[in-house]
Amino acid sequence: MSDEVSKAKAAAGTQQQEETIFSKIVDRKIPADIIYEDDTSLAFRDVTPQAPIHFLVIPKKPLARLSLAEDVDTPLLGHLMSVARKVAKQEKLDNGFRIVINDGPDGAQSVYHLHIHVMGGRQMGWPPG
Ligand code: DGP
Repeated sequence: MSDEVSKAKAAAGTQQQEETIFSKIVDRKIPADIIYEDDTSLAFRDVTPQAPIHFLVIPKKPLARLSLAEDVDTPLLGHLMSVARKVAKQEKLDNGFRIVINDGPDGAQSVYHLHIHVMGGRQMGWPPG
């Protein structure tokens, strides 16, 4: 089992936790390399990058996982995708990139604050693990 999957399994019991490490990054309680911010979203570099460029796009509001989003969140979800696109351009990922959203235990989600992984700068493989 990979280290990331082990972390995800350990985190599965904390799904209801309101303040995650990402909420703390939003509130500037812990540092992060923030590369984009607006009223509703934030993008920062992943602390354990899986590609030469690897950043996360998150909503500022603490939505735990994609599967718990509601219809009222649809504009926010679209906005996060748009931010991912803009920041990928800012990071010069002109040759393409990979977007991933891990959801829940089977999806190997380890931080229960919705985040879009954006990875690029190398050739991606398929299928993912
Ligand atoms: P996931 O498995 O989809 O829940 O991915 C969580 C990601 O968050 C993982 O790639 C590592 C990253 N991460 C965890 N803690 C921190 C942190 O404190 N700072 C930053 N920048 N990234 C973190």
